[in-house]
Amino acid sequence: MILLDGKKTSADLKVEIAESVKELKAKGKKTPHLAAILVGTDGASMTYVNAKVKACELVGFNSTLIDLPEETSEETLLQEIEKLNNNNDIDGFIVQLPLPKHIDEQKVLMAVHPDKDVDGFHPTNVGRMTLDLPTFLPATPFGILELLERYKVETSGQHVVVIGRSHIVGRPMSILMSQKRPAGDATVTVAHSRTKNLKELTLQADIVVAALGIPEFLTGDMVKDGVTIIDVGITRIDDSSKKSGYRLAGDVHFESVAPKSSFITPVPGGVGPMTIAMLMKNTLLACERKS
Ligand code: L34
Repeated sequence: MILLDGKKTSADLKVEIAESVKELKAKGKKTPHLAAILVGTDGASMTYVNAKVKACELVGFNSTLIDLPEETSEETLLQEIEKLNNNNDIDGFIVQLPLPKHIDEQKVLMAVHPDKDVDGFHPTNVGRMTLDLPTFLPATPFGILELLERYKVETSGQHVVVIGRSHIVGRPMSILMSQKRPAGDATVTVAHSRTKNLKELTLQADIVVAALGIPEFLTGDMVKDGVTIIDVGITRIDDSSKKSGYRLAGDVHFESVAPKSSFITPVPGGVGPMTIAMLMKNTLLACERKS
């Protein structure tokens, strides 16, 4: 069993990105600048956005955090987005999800200019991804591809079962891994809450991507020996024995699945840190594209 170490790999990536930033600066080019909009005070979202700002500092980017109250109107949020679209110093920006219920997420994502959409969520960029055209790949799937590639996990011709069909992970992951590309060329099955006989499918999988958001859902009896496991889930579970008051659980029951795996991502320290590193990568790309 080999751990796919997202913490270490993301640290390596950030060193590489910092090198590129130094080169840009030495050539007198612009410093990459990422902005993030956070609406409300959801604990997990605050943690993730703060980690993104910290990563910017580490790689030498400028960053701007726009912190808006929970009760912000959709109109105000759209105005903030328009300001960022028109601000030449901002190379890319994200609107952290989930948004409060009174705001139409689709409308918001469509307001982000595709050239600054470093999350890759705009329909134009989703379309470009689907058609194998150059674009910003959504950070979590992009991070998983990078992890599989760096650890030389064979994907060509392999059967991948993706559990979950969300717009940010399951759906793009299934498209990307079926494409002709590094960490691609796989045969992909997309499973979800209405799938019948899920266990029959996962037992056939060479690679399982668990992205359904149910803690410890995938258990050892559901996978074959030698499987590769990508655990995208990250749920906070109350735990009074912890200083924070919670522990983090993935969608995979690590204890029973790990002994059967050839490769497996831990939670924390797997897919999460990779998401942040790939957002940095996309921001660098956005900045380089402009010049
Ligand atoms: N717009 N919204 C937008 N873009 C994204 O790419 C995200 N995502 C997801 C939620 N909403 C988003 C993230 O940033 C999930 N996500 C994310 C980012 C980082 C981490 C987890 C999820 C992460 O760093 N996880 C750490 C543990 C952090 C903790 O202590 O809670 C890990 O080791 O897994």
